[in-house]
Amino acid sequence: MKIMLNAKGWDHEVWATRIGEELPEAEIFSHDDDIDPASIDYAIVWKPEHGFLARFANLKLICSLGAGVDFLFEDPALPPCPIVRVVDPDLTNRMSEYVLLQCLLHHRRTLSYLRYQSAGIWKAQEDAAASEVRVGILGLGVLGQDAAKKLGMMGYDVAGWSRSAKDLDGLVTYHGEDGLDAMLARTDILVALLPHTPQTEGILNLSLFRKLAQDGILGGPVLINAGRGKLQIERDIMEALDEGSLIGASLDVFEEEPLYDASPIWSHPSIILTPHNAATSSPRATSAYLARQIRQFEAGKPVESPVDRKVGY
Ligand code: NDP
Ligand code: OXD
Repeated sequence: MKIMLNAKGWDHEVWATRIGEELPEAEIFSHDDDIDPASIDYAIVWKPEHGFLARFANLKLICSLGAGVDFLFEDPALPPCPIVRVVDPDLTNRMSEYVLLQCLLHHRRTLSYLRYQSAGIWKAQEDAAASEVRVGILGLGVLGQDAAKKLGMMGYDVAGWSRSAKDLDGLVTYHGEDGLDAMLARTDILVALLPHTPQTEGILNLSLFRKLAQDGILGGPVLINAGRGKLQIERDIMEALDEGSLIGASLDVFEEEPLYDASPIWSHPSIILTPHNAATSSPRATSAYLARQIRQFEAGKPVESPVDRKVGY
């Protein structure tokens, strides 16, 4: 079995070693190896250049090294073979840690307390109970559902929105275009865990922010985006913060990554910025997961997390 591993910007040796440990029968190549492209069976990739995958005429399966696959659909020459993405407890737990952390930071006004601390001010503000804070999650897939469950365990009043209708224990759910405004109207902290598709591009815009609950216990709504940068219009986030239709934001993903030097996001006092690391793919867990998918595929069994080309995620 021949595998092409292309995760530029990541440590090839680390990943090749881990995948090799999981699939000792495999030969693993890198994008600059001199190899007959027709001999490659599997591609394990993260953001390869457009046209790269089309070189491998006999590709059986494309494995994304992350949960998102938008980078694949942006390639006009994407081969027609099946695609599998990462759905693994290690990655899911990391994302829920990020979501919980950011909700708590805003709910408990941590940015204010850090400012007080640096000014030597001893001042307590009135804190809301978690049950008084309404969290709305855009995207109730693997990550959205886990975050919803854990936020619920912390006592938050959680609702979620998805494309198709869902009936989930203990969770208020909304779906489709009609359901979105209803959820926004009861949301103090909006968490975006959507994939980037033509339908979700730019969804986090000024008109949406103005539909969030403006009378909530936090004094205004907060945005947390760990889905994709292309979901958000950054100049609208700045305008919403200026006019008060948002009072804070946590952004892990950006329209352009890395975020450009001159972006006002870097220094905004109400934004918590992280460098697209809300949930990183661990070499150990991800290699084990993808090796299992390849084994199942080789055995003619279905993979655990196939990507639906029709919907693009
Ligand atoms: P899933 O495919 O499991 O879930 C996606 C969810 O989004 C589903 O509930 C889906 O609805 C919903 N959705 C998609 N399109 C629409 C739409 N047009 N309207 C309403 N709802 C929609 O994905 P995951 O939960 O595994 O991951 C979500 C995203 O998180 C990834 O695509 C990736 O972009 C991002 N991510 C970011 C990371 C980071 O470090 N920042 C790390 C990992 C992932 P339905 O259930 O009806 O299909
Ligand atoms: C992912 C990511 O999609 O890390 O897994 O962004």
